[in-house]
Amino acid sequence: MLKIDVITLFPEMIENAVSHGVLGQALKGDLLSVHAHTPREFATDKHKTVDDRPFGGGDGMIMLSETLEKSLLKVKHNTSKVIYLSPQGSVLTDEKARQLSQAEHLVLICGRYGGIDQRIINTYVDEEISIGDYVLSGGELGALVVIDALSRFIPGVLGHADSADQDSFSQGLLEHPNYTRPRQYLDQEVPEVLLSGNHKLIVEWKEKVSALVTLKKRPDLFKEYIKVEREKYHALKKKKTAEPLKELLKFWQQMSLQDRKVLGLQGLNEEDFHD
Ligand code: 4GM
Repeated sequence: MLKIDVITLFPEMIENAVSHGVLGQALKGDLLSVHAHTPREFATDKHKTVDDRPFGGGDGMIMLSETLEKSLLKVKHNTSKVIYLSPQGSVLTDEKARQLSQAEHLVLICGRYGGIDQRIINTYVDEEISIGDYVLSGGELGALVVIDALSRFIPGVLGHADSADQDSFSQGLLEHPNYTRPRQYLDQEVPEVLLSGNHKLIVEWKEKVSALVTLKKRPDLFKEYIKVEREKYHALKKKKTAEPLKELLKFWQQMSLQDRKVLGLQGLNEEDFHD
């Protein structure tokens, strides 16, 4: 079972957030564990000081090394992977989250705005991770994002075993739009195929729609996807379909204006299919 210890000045922020929804169920079911620890328990002065102003001046407060190190040594062992959430880290991806879900023990360090002493990073941190190019008032929301994203790759956390494989990014594509009852709503009708009961047809349709959504919203991801599909296609001996990009263009051309609208694909043009 993956064990996660979070070092933070705001342990309630972590404990509260992980107690809800899918993550809360996963903790109850012992599929993973999350515990928060505060360096404040090691503060010895009467004000329980845990941070201080940076040498040389500057914005924000820096967590004091001694109390932080004591917290770290309380939870860390030989095989622990120590991660520091910071805007300087490599940006979290679904693939990174999947890798982290394979670890045995993670220690997540949350700094305050201003961060932690560089010497703690030098000595203890194995990996610096950022959740995106923006600054937060502390690393806690980053740690929670990491925990949430990786938990989806732990078997049993999602409904069926393979849910995470079907999600956005797993094939390099965004998800197709989804609909539930009623069939007719706000003058828009659920695409016919989804009601057909033809499973094979639905799977193929969903992948094509996913590709179109990705082409429209994330042309950078689409480029990668179509490159991979082309390589697969050219490796085939008997070719039953047209070249992937041509096949997708054909699919889009045959789609009714009504379906384009209900799928949110208006604004896609024939030119978008050329590279
Ligand atoms: C500055 C330096 C992580 C601020 C170090 C933490 C954003 C992220 C902090 C720090 C953070 C991020 C704390 N803000 N983009 N704030 O993942 O730890």
